[in-house]
Amino acid sequence: MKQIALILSLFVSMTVLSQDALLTNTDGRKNVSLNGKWHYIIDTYETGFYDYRYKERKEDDRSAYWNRNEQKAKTDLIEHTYTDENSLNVPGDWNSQDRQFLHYEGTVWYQREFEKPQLSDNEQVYLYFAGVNYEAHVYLNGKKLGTHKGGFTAFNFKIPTNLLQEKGNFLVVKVDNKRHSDEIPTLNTDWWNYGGITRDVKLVIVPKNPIVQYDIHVDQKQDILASIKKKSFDLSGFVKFDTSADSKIVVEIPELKLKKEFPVKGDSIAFSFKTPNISLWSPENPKLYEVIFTNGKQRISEKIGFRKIEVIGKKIVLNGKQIFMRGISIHEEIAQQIRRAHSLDDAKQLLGWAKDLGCNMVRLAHYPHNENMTRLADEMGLLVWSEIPVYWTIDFGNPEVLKKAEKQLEEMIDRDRNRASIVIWSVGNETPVSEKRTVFMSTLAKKTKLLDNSRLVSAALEVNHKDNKNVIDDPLGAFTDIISVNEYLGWYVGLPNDCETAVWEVKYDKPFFISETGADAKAGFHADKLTRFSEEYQEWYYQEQIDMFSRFPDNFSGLSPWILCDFRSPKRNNPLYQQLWNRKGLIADNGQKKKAFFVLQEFYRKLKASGK
Ligand code: GCB
Repeated sequence: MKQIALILSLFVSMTVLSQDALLTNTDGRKNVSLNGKWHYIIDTYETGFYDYRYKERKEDDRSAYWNRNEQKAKTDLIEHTYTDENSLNVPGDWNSQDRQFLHYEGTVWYQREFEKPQLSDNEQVYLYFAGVNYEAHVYLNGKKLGTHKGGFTAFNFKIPTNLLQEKGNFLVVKVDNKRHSDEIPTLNTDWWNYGGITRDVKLVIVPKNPIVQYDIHVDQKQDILASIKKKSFDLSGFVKFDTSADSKIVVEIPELKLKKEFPVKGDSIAFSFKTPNISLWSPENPKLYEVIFTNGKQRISEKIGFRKIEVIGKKIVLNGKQIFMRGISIHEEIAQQIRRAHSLDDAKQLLGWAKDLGCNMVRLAHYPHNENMTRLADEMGLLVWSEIPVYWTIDFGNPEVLKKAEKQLEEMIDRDRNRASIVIWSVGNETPVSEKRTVFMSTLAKKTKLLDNSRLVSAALEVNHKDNKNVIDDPLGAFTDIISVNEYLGWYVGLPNDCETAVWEVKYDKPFFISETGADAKAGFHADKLTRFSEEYQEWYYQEQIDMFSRFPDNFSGLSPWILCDFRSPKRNNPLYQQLWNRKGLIADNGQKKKAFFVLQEFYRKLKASGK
């Protein structure tokens, strides 16, 4: 009995501490931004968390950094407090905000106050974080709301209403971006480990039993060409409530004069219905419809596009037509300011450059990007590859690590499942072939399909090079819809003109996609084409690669070269050309386009003109 009680209380404390089901479309709900200046304390030794015996501090310990600690009398001993002098902007990485943070990896405490928002009797408040890198512990008025791990996915906590004060709510977040071998990503990445509350924070005001998530999409089972012909489409989806309800849900698409009602019993319902003519979403026609979900007084709406993506034989087919993906890979970074990208303006800059290059697709590497990116991609008509940071050599044999990867996968899909632009979920990048790894990665691929069968699943694989023969036989290819590979023929292997004689062997009869290819060039460094790091070398590399692609068989379905912009990486230490930058950008750290940009732009212009 005692044991059961113990297990029960453990379970309760675990559930209290992990986050609540993610509210999606938070901008489509009543919300109050908590962006702005937050106080901070750098805590390398985690003194605010552990006492001098290195035990986690008790909740009411005044020295815990989640507690208010002001000197009232001159005899009071105070060893920490938050002050205006030490403030950081939220959203934003800490590295770019003050020189002392440039290489910092560790704990920083963030603190701010807020007023209780106006609430009616039937309303409650969630505290929503769009992204904190990597581990967050969240406290309000001295009580722990919960924790979250994963630097690129959103999470939220329900705030118990009795915890909210009218004024001066004391909110503290312990943020820790230390890398660990059993986390995702792991110790080793070729990108900067920007720390902090890197994305928006807000209070979201919702009814007592909110619709937490919903989904509406073109049903995958229908023959889309027949639907186009008949002018009749099957839509399906679901609505999830926080807890059970006995009511009804109304789904409306005003532009289509469509209004459907479904009874709700339990905490979720699946629905499907027919609708007359829809203008399907595509890069050429990024049509979005306002969709409204109503449950009693609760009403939530957003703009959603409808399309069908599938693989037929060796082709990628969008709305019944074969497509070729003219892509580019992008990191979530604004190079000119050496910082993480987070805002709509940042998204406009990055996706605007991709459009300028002639792209109809972007690979958002190597982790889920902020929501501005995927929403803007919907509006601009850019197909999206979205990925979880299962990168290089993860601890594949560890079941706990698999759980962490699965959680990030779920969080990525939960947030963005209504984005028509996203056509590929990627479960990882360049993971080294082994039995354990293939079990791990194929589990993720299968889980992706279970979570969402309306998109393709992929992973960026590696190539086996031998004597200019390039073989793709990774067993993970059996579990993905398309075969995507990263290849650097002419940079890490041989010279660019090796492309002329390269032989390619792909073991799978599936669409073939080049998810990366690229070479470093320092903008403004000019030399003959054989000189590494010159713009001429990079230009030559792209020319040779493009010639090679024209000899690829017809399952070649697109490419997303590496990469749109130069980006920061602690691994790049050539003192003349790199200086902690990966220089494979087609655009330099000052925004200047390199020669290779125009080579790829011309290739994409010709492809487009030829109908691809
Ligand atoms: C890769 C990785 C990417 C690196 C790139 C490079 O294959 O997927 O993250 O940045 O190569 O520049 O080496």
